[in-house]
Amino acid sequence: MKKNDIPDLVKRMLTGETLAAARLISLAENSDSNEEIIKLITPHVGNAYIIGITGAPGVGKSTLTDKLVKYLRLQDKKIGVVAVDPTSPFSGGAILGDRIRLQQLATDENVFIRSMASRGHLGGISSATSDAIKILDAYGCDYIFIETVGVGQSEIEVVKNVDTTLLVLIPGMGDEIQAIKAGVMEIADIFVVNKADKDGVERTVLEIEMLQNLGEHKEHPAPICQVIARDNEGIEQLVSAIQEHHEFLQQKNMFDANRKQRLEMEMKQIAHNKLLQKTSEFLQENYDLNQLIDDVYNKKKDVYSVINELLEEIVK
Ligand SMILES: Nc1nc2c(ncn2[C@@H]2O[C@H](COP(=O)(O)OP(=O)(O)OP(=O)(O)O)[C@@H](O)[C@H]2O)c(=O)[nH]1
Ligand SMILES: [Mg+2]
Repeated sequence: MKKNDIPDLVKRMLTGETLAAARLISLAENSDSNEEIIKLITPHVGNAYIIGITGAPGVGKSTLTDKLVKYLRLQDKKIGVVAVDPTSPFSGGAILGDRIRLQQLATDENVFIRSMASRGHLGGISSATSDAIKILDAYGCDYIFIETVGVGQSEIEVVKNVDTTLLVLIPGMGDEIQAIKAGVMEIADIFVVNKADKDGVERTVLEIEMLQNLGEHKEHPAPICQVIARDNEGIEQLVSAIQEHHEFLQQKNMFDANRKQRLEMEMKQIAHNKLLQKTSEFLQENYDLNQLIDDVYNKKKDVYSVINELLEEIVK
């Protein structure tokens, strides 16, 4: 048997073989075999509930994930965790940190943990995460957690792949709350104020409430959960808040609608990437790019005419 025989790996993964799932995620991440993988697993996806955990560096996202996973394991759920690491694949520092913190879970065969570098993906980290989510879903995970540091746009893109987004904050973040409010506050389905053992919790909660009052009034304002992840406090309430959000989405017929909306974005993104690739290939094969540039530079043609002609050729 070939090592990278994808249909065989998919079969083995569907029977619950962890190594096959791991191999498939690596293949999807590092080669264009993701298309074949996704094709084969698509009939088996759609059962996992996907939770995004985002927030500034060090607010306790991994500690929180660890506690949430342990709580759900008591209910015998199968869990996948994807930690998207913003550091360069060469430093590896934070990846190692996450591995150590989540080490205890690593011996549990019903918990699958994976770190993924946020750089170096052809189609972007968002599509790489999306593929990993699908694989873990087909693998049979009931819950999939995506941990991402909420700093850059691409990390925010990642949480667009999820059903419920937790935005983790900590006491004493006043200025930071102000700074992140643009663009980031809206993505929160649940605010988690972690490190509630520290001073200033009430103030942080108040600041979040104030921002919620400033923004557009949502029918279902995101609840604010106070937790001490380190000490396993407030985890049960947080799980309840996640379940309530799930129920709310279903009641409002938003659960499927949101997933379809994400699918639309994903399809557009893939089409965009493929068109871009096809266009540059076409250009390489059929045109003398330097000649085209010279033509425009020497004012024989204008840029729009050149590109429109090119596009007409491609459409043919
Ligand atoms: N005081 C206190 N410390 C906590 C709590 N939860 C986590 N920590 C500590 O905060 C530090 C950072 O925790 P992590 O879970 O690694 O935070 P993170 O957000 O995953 O960090 P990055 O992945 O590096 O962005 C660790 O030293 C934790 O022990 C808490 O509830 N209270
Ligand atoms: Mg972490």
